[in-house]
Amino acid sequence: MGVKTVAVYSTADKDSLHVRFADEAVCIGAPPSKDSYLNIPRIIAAAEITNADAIHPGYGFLSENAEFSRICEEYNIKFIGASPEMINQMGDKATAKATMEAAGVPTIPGSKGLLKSVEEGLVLAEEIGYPIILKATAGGGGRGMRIVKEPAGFKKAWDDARQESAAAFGNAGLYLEKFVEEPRHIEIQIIGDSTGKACHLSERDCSIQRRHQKLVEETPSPFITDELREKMGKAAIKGAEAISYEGAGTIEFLVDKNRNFYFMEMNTRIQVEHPITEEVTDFDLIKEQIKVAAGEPISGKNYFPKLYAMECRINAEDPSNGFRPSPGKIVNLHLPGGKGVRIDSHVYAGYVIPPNYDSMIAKLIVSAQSRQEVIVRMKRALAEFVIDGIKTTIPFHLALLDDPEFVAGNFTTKFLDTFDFSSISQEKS
Ligand code: MV4
Repeated sequence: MGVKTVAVYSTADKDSLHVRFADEAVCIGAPPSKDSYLNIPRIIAAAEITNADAIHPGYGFLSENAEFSRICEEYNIKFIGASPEMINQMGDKATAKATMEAAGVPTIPGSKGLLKSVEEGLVLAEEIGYPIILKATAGGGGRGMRIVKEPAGFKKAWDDARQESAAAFGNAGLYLEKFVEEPRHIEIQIIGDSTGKACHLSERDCSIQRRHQKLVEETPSPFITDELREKMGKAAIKGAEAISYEGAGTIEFLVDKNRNFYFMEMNTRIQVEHPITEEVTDFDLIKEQIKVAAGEPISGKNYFPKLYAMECRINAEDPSNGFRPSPGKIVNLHLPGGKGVRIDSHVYAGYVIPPNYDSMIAKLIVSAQSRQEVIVRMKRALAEFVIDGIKTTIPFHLALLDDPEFVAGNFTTKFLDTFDFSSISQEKS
């Protein structure tokens, strides 16, 4: 697009590639996030001294922070993300659910908004039928969530969930839902413009997660039929247009074994796994985010997968040791390449992975004409990927891609609960 860039960085990231490759770079502080990447005054100051027109917040840190979005507005810097009101509305999960339900998007049977008391919860759970799940309205990522299998366990689950959400989010509010057994996590990518029009870019299957951390994502989902894709896409657009959503966003759904789908949450940011959608639709999501932020309208059509794509998250973690972080120096690096192989990364040979932040060091994204070919190409790329000096999730991915059930597309969010991680070795064949 020819747009000049300014990178901000903490002292821990002074040797990161985004710093080298940006047109300008501004150090905003010390390694602890609160002193740098979460420090709003310092980021605004960096934008002001470099005369930046806009801030792209990426997918962590302040990307869904209503206060930051508001302050950008106040300082006349375009925040390439959601408005403060939208972040607040979708960030409160009970409000988000009520909003989507009112818009006609299917939701999981449960409480109308927050539960007022344990007694109200017990009566409702009896009506809906066990198992049920209690969820923190301020939650996400599984925190402040409790599954309740029978009335006897309700009171303790209620107390524990309230306690946990009060401590983690400063908000003890809970809502209740029927518990969906062995669901798939399917999300629909959407983008809306300033006229209130939205389009969808089909789904990503994110069911392969461990402790609410996604490890592999793919599109199209092996579980989703053309008919269901059409229906879920329409529902996602209905939800996005009901709130006049502007920018890129994701509507997360749970899909049960009978292929019923239910709204779960909305993410008001670009996500880690967005490249697989780019590879199968030929739609540059970041470019379109910037265009929408500049006031341009979207084309209005929807995008369906023309290829198959999968992303393996390469983390500096030891999969045979509980995915324990493995920071340190990358002493040797070889990146695979060739047709249908994309790597998004900030690392290079000699780079020292700091212990301060997320352990994801690369995304390996493979695309091909069929899911089978994606798997073969991904195994080849993983085998050629050399990262010496640290432990990585590469051996886990190789083991997963040899699992007959995964290869057959038979998996739910429970898949990794029973996966054997013990025999995974960093030594390759
Ligand atoms: C659920 C559920 C089953 N039934 N809600 C997990 C994180 C949060 N975003 C919502 N989550 C779930 N909500 C009902 N009514 C199961 C999960 C869940 C899950 C969802 C997606 C991906 C992985 C998961 C792992 C465990 C539980």
